[in-house]
Amino acid sequence: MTAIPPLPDIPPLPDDVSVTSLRKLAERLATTAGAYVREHRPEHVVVADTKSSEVDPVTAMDRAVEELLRSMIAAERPDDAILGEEGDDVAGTSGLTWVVDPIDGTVNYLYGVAGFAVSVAVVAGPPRPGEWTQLAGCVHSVPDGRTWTAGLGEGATRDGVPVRVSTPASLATSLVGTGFGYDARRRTHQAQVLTRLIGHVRDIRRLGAASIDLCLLAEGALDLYYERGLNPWDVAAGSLVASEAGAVVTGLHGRPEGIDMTVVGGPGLVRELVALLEEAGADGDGDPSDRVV
Ligand code: LIP
Repeated sequence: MTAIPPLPDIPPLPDDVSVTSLRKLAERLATTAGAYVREHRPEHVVVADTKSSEVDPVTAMDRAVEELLRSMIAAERPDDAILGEEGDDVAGTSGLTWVVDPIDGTVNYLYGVAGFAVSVAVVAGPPRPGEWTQLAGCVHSVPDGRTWTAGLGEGATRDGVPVRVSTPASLATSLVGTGFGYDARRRTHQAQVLTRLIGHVRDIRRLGAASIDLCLLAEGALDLYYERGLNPWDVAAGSLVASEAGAVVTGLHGRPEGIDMTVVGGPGLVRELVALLEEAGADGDGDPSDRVV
């Protein structure tokens, strides 16, 4: 008989919400914002500004969509906090924080390449991976409308159909997703880490949006995923979809996932991938003093 997984520890919620109602709201927010992106894409998307480097763009659409999300959240959940990629943090009094990425995969959006999503999640506690309790989330793929949602203890779905992680026979037959940072030195080291890894796996996919990578892993379209440098808004919804689909989400050296490293996959193979990444110094940027051990 299949063992019944332990029920998740759901923290006390405000009286007017449940995981299910938060999940429905996250989906409505993400799909409404996604429709706005589709309907208002300019003929020529231009870079409005850059952030951490000259290749870390922000577009007018990033800003407009985050403003739309913030206004909808303020209307629906005025006492909740908001943490977004493009704007100032908004404090709250409810203990809940909405963690939003208006366009995850901004470079793909800028170039007109498929692979960008609106990511909306709501967490309890500190809005930081490894410290938060993710309650509900939605990743809405803008180009094709695929919509993944998850609620704590409720499982995960794509377009309403339950999804489950893959169970590959070995690391050598696993398809692994990853990504690279906006800093050239970090990217160079990430490429060096990749050369240490690629002979041990089936192949690599670099799709350009962590939230979609995580949802593809949740439905078995990727077997494993790792990336260094992800922000809370990149992973808040997608890592809940993945974990509710049976994935383990972790960091290296016994640490929880975080900006140093996020490793995700079925329970059987994550440990093997973690060991290879630790050996390759994947949670550093190539300078021995960077390594987190
Ligand atoms: C992106 C991440 C992706 C990473 C990109 C970029 P953004 O987020 O989702 O995994 O590889 O470099 O950071 O900047 O498009 O919101």
